[in-house]
Amino acid sequence: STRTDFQANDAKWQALWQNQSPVPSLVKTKKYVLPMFAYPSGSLHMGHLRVYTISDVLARYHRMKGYNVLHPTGWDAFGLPAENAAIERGVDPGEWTLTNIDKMKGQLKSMNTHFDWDREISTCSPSFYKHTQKLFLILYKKGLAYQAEALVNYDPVDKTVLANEQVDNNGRSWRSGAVVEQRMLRQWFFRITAFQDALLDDLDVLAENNRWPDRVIQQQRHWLGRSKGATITFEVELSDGSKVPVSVFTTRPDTLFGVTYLALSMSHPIVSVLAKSDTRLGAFLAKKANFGPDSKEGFELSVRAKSPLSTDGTGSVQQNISVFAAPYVLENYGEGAVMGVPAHDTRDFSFWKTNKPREQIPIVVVPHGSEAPVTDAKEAYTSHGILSSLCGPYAGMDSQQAGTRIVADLNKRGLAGETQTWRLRDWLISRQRYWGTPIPIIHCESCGAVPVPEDQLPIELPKLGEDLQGQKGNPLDGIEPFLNTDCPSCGKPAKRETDTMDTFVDSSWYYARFPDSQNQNELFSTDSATKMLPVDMYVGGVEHAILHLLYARFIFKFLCQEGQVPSTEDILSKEPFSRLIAQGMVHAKTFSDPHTGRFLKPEDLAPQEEGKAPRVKATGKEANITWEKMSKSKHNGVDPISCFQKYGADVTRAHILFAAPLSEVLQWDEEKIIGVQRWLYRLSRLIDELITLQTQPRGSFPDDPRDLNNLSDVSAEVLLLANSTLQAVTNTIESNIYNINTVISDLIKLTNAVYNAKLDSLESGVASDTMLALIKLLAPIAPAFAEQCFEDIHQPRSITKPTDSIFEQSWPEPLLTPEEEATLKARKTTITCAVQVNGKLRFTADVPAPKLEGKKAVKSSEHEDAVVAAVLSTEQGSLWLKEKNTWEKRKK
Ligand code: ANZ
Ligand code: ZN
Repeated sequence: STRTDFQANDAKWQALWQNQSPVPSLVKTKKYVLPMFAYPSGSLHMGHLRVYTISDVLARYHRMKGYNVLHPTGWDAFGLPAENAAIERGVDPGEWTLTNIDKMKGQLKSMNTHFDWDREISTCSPSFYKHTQKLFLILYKKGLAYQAEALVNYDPVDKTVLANEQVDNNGRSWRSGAVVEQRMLRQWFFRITAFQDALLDDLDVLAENNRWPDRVIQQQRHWLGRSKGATITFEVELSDGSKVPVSVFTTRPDTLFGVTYLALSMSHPIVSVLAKSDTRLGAFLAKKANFGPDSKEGFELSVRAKSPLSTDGTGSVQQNISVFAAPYVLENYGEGAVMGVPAHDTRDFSFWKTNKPREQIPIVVVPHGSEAPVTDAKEAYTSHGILSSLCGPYAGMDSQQAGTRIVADLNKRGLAGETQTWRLRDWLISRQRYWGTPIPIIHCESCGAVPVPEDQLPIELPKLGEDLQGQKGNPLDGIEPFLNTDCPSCGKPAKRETDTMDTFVDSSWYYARFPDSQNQNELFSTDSATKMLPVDMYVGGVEHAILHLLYARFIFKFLCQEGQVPSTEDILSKEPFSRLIAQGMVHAKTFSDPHTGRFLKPEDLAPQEEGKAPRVKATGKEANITWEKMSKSKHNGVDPISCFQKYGADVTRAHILFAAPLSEVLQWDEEKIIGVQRWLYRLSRLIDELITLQTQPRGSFPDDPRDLNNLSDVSAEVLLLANSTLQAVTNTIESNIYNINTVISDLIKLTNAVYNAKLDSLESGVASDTMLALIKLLAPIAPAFAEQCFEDIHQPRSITKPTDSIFEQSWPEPLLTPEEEATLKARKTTITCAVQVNGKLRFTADVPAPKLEGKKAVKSSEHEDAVVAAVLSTEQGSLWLKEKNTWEKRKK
């Protein structure tokens, strides 16, 4: 048998699965299990391995449960690395990508996964991006794709525009790490803001029953960033005496009495006007790129502002308000202007301290624990409270009430209104790069932007005649045959759009394509969508998933609205991923020099002595060991393929699942793989024993494990454990997937219990039922190993055709009914007791089992008496302990 020659066994079954035609499902219920598709970088990494192992376990489990399982995958194949490879090494991006896909697909198969490869898609193939272009046109026709001049984030290294979400908190590009510049450019956008309410509200349903992890829900809420508040209008007097209104957005209208200054964004119209005649201001604005998002810098303008609060003498109203231009005020949030309340806002407080350190203007604390005004706060008081006596008609009201009243009163004079502000901006989807889906638009001098007629799709990427090596900017701009075309509307010469789409557009709809991946005419048929959407289980890492998930939710909702995806009242039918299973990262053991902190390469370490700490070769000092994200710079990468080669795919898979709860960081420790390997060896030995047992059935034992009355005690115990293990494993996969590591430990426990009980001391029915259940439970995790066990134990008895796959068998049903289980548990009334007489072991006797509390026996004098009585009643007992009365006497 190839069973424990894991690598050979993997290869055998991979070949057999290849030719296995899917079994028509008996249960009609569909189960769509999807791992986030990979970027074809060239090789699978450990993170991929974790995702694909989990999704494969789920797919195989549900297949055995009789569901109609869809388990496809594909390639997120557009994007910069391919283009950069082209620029750096002169290779064709398409060829580079296809070679990588080929290699990674082989690696995926080598990890014993079972995918619906006939549905494979690659976003860079014209048969796929034809439909991405179609999606663009549907959005365009609905007014949801538009072009606009916008101040955009420009990455000077990758030479392309980035979405806001692709710029980190330090103003750097998520990809290249370059400091992003602001440039005014004409760009394409998708109007995701039209769906912001649904995108936010429907999160509530995803949050129920842990359908989506909390963390992801919160991050989505944050991206959407709805805040409810008010717009309040101040009056600014310019130097020529003219008065202009300036509106601010605030979430705290109750703090209006505390306004100490106004701050305007660097591109606020008033700032722009003033800069024309103020060179110092102009110089300040020119430094804009140097200011980070937390900058406290400010430039006090030559104008003053007036509060909209009436000045009828009630309350203390600041009327000569300083106005600043300040980089901390976002240009495209709210009104691009802030009412500064140092007393109640931490940022305003430190801004004021930085810019007016000597100013004597008291900080007026408005809402506070009491009505008494506080005028010398040491820090901002950010909670709500009671408005102080300085607040005129609002004194004594609580924040909530006062805010509502202030806005209502100002509203009567047209100076305030309740508003909502969102952090979410429309999605900037155009990229000035070659390797992406071309935007299907033609620019005509007389007609403007004209959509490419559907029958001309796909607009294919032209082959790059000259190689890209060393090229800067968008190569499409220089390819004349691509660029020049005729206007579909008036027929005159026109130019093609050369921007391509953000790769997040590809992944915003790819999951909907799999159920109908060969469809040439539409993105997918509504029929396929009705049958297979939404995705039931979406498996992937959350690190990069926030944007992808938001965009996918948006596009799915749009497709629902268009009727392309039939949906019902049920919110879940309007969400693309009913469940999101988010796995943690894989970290690797990392060595560093204790003195320099430098990360060490494997060859920088001295050869490690058995059981000793690793040492730095050069100094002989013990190396520091930490667990870090795998990366080239830390020299800690582990190649999954080398693990398959060393241990086989099944062992590696089981190890991955066992090593950590699913959502937690997995510390990849190769030494621990051995334990898993040893477990499968032991299991294999049990299979050998089972086969022997089956060929020489032991007549004295009943074959039927359900003949419970004639079952030996060991058999009863094994059967009980097998039954409870089966239930625990099923329950974990069904409703506690994040603890899938416990499935492995449960299976190890059962294996050890059978091993310790000795298989040939069990009734053969119990032995075979237990072992069969065990390998079926193992099948989704270690598929090739389980297949081989299954084949081997069935040959001698030929219960089924030996070639039958274990995955065509159904998931094991409980081995015992609840009544049978109760009977067996109750039957365990005796235990074996070793009896010593005068310090020597003389004999053993069956005695009543003690009552159990958990796993502990409960001590009681009744039980003690019963044990003594049972011992004395045996033949040996009466022989050794004749003077039974002595015992009773001594007790009294
Ligand atoms: C006065 C105030 C007093 C504020 C107070 C807060 C606390 P969220 O909740 O994130 O929406 N703000 C308004 N527009 C801004 C812009 N363009 N750039 C930077 N900050 C801006 O934040 C809303 C608050 O952020 C607003 O409420 C405003 O400061 C500030 F005790 O107004 B608040
Ligand atoms: Zn035209």
